Amino acid sequence: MSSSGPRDRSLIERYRKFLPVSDATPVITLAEGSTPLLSAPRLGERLGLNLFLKLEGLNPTGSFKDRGMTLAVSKGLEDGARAVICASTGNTSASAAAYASRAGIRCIVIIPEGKIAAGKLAQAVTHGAQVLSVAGNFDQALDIVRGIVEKYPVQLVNSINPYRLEGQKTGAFEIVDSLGKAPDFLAIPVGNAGNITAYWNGFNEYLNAGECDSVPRMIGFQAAGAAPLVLGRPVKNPETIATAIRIGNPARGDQALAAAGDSRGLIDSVTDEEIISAYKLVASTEGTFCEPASAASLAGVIKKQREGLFNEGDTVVCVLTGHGLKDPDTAIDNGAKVVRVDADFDRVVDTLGL
Ligand code: AN7
Repeated sequence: MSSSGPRDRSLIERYRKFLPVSDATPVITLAEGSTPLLSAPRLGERLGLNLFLKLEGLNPTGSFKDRGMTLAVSKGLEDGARAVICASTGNTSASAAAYASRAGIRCIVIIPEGKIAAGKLAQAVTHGAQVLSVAGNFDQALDIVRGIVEKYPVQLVNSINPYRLEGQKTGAFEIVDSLGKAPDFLAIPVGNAGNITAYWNGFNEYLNAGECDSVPRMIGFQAAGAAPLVLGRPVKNPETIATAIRIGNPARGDQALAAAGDSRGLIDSVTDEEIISAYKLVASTEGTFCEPASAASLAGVIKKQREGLFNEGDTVVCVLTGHGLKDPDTAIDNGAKVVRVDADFDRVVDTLGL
């Protein structure tokens, strides 16, 4: 049985031969994937790079999580799951809630209190998830969720679930399909470290299938206040304006470090100031509005360019993992001031200085 119509363009149908699905898998899709690989000529020229932005914010729920969630929920349903659960800094919960609603099953979401961007919370509650906020951080929420799935028949859809990575590796496929080759570098934000692991798997799978003849150097970036992989130890009280990656003990940290090591890449950190500066820069020079965590990838590229990592003209892809509309509060707090003026033609013209 397939719930996808001929025009749904599900990610599972597009990359079926690379995915662990069969004719018996019910395909739960929102027409995810096929996101643009946008060239960034103005920023690229400034940095001396052939720079591209992978716009994962254009997925159906506004983040890359949909690639993994279509697989995790479809396979969960195939295995008889009637409920899914996740801990989340926001985007996983929005995606899980949307796919669960599409599948007609229950969704439970555990979030850290007060640290979820408004748009993400709006999505989870509107899709009908049961949302609990705990007075703690993401790592504590994930520990509770791990305990629940051990005892109760609820399907875990955090990226510990291997199907999440299977779906998310298709981001790497699409980049190669668009460029006609692998880029020299893949820059990506790192939180729980699932996505960098998935991309690395995807590039290697495509290499082995003869779809490309090289793999990129993987460069991952954590926020400085939540950088356990850079510090080499868990961070008990992670803090960053990029709440999506406010994670102190990444579930797939070892795999992220292996991806960086095996690809001659690196994992580094960027400060909140660097994140916000890159966030505003990409919005004001390339018309691209991403959320703060996503801008960590570009902030990292800017930092590494300064430090001399790249050769002139290298092809670099920044994965912009989530849409800027997810976090309107950060945008408004950091954007240009809105000027109040009377509803009077002359006053408006005067104020504009025209
Ligand atoms: C926009 O939603 O962990 O390194 O619970 O939302 O695979 O964790 C989100 C993570 C990057 C980091 N960019 O990816 C969650 C969650 C955005 C994100 C990441 C997240 P991973």
